[in-house]
Amino acid sequence: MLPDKHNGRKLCGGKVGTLKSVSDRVIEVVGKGFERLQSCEEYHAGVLNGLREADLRVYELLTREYERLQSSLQLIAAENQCSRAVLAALGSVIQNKTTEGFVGARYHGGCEVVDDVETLAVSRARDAFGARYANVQPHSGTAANQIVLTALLEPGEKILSLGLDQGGHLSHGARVSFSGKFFDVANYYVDRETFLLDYDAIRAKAVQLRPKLIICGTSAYSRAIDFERFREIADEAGAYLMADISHIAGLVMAGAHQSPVDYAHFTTTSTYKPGGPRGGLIVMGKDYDRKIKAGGKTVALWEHIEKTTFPGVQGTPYLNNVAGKAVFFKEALSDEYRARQFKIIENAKRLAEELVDLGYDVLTGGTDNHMVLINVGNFKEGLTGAIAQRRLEECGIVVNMNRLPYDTKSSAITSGVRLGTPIVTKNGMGDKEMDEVAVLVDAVLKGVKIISDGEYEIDESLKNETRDRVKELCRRFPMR
Ligand code: DSN
Repeated sequence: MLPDKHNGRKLCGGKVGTLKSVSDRVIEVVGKGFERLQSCEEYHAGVLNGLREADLRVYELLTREYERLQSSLQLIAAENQCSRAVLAALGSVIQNKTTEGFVGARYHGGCEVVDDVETLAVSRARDAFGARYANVQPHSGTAANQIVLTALLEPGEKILSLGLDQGGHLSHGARVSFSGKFFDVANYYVDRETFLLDYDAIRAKAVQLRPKLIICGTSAYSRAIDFERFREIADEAGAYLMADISHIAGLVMAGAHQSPVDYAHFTTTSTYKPGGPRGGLIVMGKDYDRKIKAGGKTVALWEHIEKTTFPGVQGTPYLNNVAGKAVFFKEALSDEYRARQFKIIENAKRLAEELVDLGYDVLTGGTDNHMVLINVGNFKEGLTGAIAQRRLEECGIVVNMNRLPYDTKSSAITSGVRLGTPIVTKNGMGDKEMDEVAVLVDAVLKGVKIISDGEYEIDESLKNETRDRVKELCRRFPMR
């Protein structure tokens, strides 16, 4: 059943939706008004044909992207592949609806359907994360972070976070981002020898600096994060805790990684990284109705987050993405999705092991999540992340260069490469294929002739041979 409250707010006007009433309405449409449903299906079925007729250039680009995805190995750790059901929701007429505010407090008419859509998305997000509150309106993970930061901090107040160059994220206080521009940011670091988070050092810094907000969560860290320990540190320092779990949100939903939801005051994520539509999410656990003083009033944290979402940071929500999120969170509650998250980790571990066996310097010696970080500079004299990325891409293997902690190379060159297993796992690859991927990566990187930090020579026959092998692998595991 859908709740009679949308998060904390009671739905107004007696518009209390239940899951039964939503499906009843669908049955009603199928039963009594089949033509209406049929025409809705037909309307959307023609979407791609309509694009071809209206704009052949964009249609061709879309086709090229589809072919690129089908013929190359997608190993970018931040990427995933949403279902066709999610794509359908994204490309639906719901995209046309404009509103502002939240369910029960809208500023436009005609919201009866999108209110049900948003309520469903919220309800499923709460179930998927075991959360007390969910906000499905953030346009992205960065927007979710911006909302939390804007809600909690006055300009110039202090944040303590992991630096971008250590595996953090731009929106956690990087100087080039709004988060570093408007707030006073101090960083904690990973250990110089082990590359692991050093909780004692983080605690010491937090207690000394007493930031208003501690941010945990990473974009390039392959080991488990102890969110419980982070909360202890935040409590001792008198700080709020925000966990940005964008990279591991799928693992968290599946129980394959400790959940921060009841430890952090705010948990944020992008929704495409765990395999949903583009967009962001804020969930809250036991602290969701803790009180905060804002604008001269005492309000619950969740209410303050909503006021900061709209009108504070965003305008109208992308309701087609909200519909896509509803579809995705249903998928995330399935046994198939949960099992896949464990397989993603198993595949990443296997890939890391193979690469170690082939002589690569895998950071921390392996992985606990979906990600493998390698120091390519330590594999071959002169090899950089930039060269590795470009060389691999020419051979059909798509990865991204990544600065490593204490990297001596710039972010445009880097010593590291980051690999991820969500997409190859979704398409059905397993142990055997991870071994094959490691061998392919190795052949390419061994074969590259370095000229400078950004230049190299290509061996055409190796390139063509690898591309053929990659295509054959992709042919056996097409996009699902
Ligand atoms: N956060 C960036 C990354 O991890 O690559 C983009 O998603």
